[in-house]
Amino acid sequence: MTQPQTFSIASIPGDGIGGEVVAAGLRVLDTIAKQSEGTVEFEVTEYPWSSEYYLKNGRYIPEGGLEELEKHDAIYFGAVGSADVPDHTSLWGLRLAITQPFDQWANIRPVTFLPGVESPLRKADDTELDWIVVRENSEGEYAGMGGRNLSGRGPGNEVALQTSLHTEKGCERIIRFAFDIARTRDVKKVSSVTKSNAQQYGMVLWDEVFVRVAQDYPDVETESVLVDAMSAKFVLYPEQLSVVVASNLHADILSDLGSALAGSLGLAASANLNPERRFPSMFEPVHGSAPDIAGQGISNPIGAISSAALMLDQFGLTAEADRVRRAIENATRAGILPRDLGGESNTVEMTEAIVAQLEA
Ligand code: GGG
Repeated sequence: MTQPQTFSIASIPGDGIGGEVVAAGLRVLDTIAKQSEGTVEFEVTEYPWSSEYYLKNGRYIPEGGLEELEKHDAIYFGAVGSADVPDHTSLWGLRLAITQPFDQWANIRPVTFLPGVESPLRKADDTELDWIVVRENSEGEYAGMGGRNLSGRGPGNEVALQTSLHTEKGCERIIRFAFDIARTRDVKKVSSVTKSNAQQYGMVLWDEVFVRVAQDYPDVETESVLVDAMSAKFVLYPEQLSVVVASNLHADILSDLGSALAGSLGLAASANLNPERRFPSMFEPVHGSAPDIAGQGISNPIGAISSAALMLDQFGLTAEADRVRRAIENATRAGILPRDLGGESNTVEMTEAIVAQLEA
């Protein structure tokens, strides 16, 4: 008998609704493994790192935690954020404490319009729209450089500095990555986003690198758009978009806008990739911990399940990834929708509807 292909996954449910959406994605992976008739296996190890863990232990990731994660083929992450911990402490303590040392410099965030889902941009049966936001995920506004109380002049006079770091190599690798994705798409176009009229150093460097890299891709159409104009374009001319590449902060904001335009933040998937594969990549829904609905079992699992499909892509299981995407589409087309999309299905019911489509 041939040996199964075994993939080792570190799961980090994290905070709030992270646990229920990660469980949904793992249920779908389990179905894929069962249907493979012994050819594919997923070994899942759960790490209980969360804000609750931080409040007990004083840190999100224990000593040796990153070395532990490094043993896995991929990381499946839920969400981070809690009312009991300042947001910058939780983000830097868990999510960025993984993406940065593992050099997961490419964050892809597809904006997917599903059948049966009405959105501010279109009716449920309108023609398809889809584009991908490519987020620079290692530097830019998230370089963590700066300081506080720099005036040294006491209360009421505090000065804080937050520096954006844009390296030529960092710009080049993410822009090339975006062009390479564009080449695989029907519409071969890359839109580069900056605010280089106001930010005259780093973002001008980005624009210059974009023009230089574009010369290596004469088959790909290009445009450079300021982030404010791009926000308007997302709403007014979404059919003009294919691949949108932007800095860490701009792409984070634009991808939230994109998923809201597609119907809900709960739909959005993401992959934090280390394309060189020196470190494991991390897959997570774009949404956060949603403390307002945590514990009620009503969160939308589609973003997390679509993120699991991106993980399957990275494992080379592209047919299985496509099957998961089709199962999601078939479920929403049949009118089975979670609460945030106006439906009545809770997290488990939505997940089981997707599993039923996989099994159909
Ligand atoms: N699943 C993604 C997540 O938990 N995100 C929390 C967050 O606040 N992210 C902000 C960011 O990554 O810039």
